[in-house]
Amino acid sequence: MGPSSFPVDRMVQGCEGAIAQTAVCRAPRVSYRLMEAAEALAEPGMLAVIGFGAGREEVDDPRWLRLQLEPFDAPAPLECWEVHGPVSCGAAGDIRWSRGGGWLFASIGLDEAASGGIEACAAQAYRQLAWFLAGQAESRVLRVWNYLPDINAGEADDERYKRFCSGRARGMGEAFVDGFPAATAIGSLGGSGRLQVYLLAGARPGIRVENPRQVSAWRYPRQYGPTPPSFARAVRFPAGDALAISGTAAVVGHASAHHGDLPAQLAETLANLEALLTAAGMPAGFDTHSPLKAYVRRPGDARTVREFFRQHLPGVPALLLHGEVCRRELLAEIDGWRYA
Ligand code: 3EB
Repeated sequence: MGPSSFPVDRMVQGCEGAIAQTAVCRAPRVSYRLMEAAEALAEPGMLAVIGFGAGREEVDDPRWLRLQLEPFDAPAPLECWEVHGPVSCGAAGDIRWSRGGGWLFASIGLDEAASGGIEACAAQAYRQLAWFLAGQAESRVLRVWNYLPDINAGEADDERYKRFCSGRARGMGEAFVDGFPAATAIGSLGGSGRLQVYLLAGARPGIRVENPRQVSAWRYPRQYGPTPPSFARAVRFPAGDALAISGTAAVVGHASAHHGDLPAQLAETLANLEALLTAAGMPAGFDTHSPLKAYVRRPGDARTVREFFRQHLPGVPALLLHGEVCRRELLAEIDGWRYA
């Protein structure tokens, strides 16, 4: 069943029916909440519910996504995306989707071996997503997350992250001509052999934000791989009410800073996050409504990362996950949301 099973004119719902095409929809509200998946999914306006780790329940709902990343907290919260208005959902090929409030959530999980390796798998995932989005009113991708096993395995240009970047760029095709979305690409542990990609799209493009402290990722020099990564550092939402922040690490210029020094990497990462807020024209600082995720390479570092949040980002909802950053020397990465 393809997206064509939905008549396009009926899908132009935007925020409030007929005004959809001109209205600017309020950004989904992302929060971390300690509850059961079924309970969260029963709440009105719930566009997506994301759970973390192998211990999380399995739920048969396209809005539910269980990520292959282990949380450092037990019990771990769910990530909830709430929108204004009714939510519908379905499946199309390998894609599971939901829509509401002018927004579209879509996820895909592909078995890498069946796809012929990580590069082909990434191309296939992005090709399917691009095909699906092309038939939707909400076809502008603002934010995308990618999780793949063994991200640092393989040497030089054969490193799996670099192969992933090549496949992703190939699969994106012309679907991202507006510019790249904000993104995260992180290595998952546990060896399930699956690539997981999910995204948030709307009817209008966001405003891309780059970090003046960093070379834009798509301009990285050749040493980082044959295909530079396809992402913007952040995307401001059309109504100006939210900033989606890409995976941010201790990269200055194009180089990794502070090899092997976690506290220095975290401080550099925070400087990058603050620079993004400034570049986006948003007030400085993160608050109790700015959910952030920290991906931590070595489990033994989780306490240090937690303490860093307590000291430098007090009150900020932080979800710590065991994940590998795409450059081996980087020990942690932070992504998340800042609401206006
Ligand atoms: C960096 O700054 C760190 O390939 O989608 C961060 C966010 C990183 C997204 C991606 C990679 C990606 O280059 C790595």
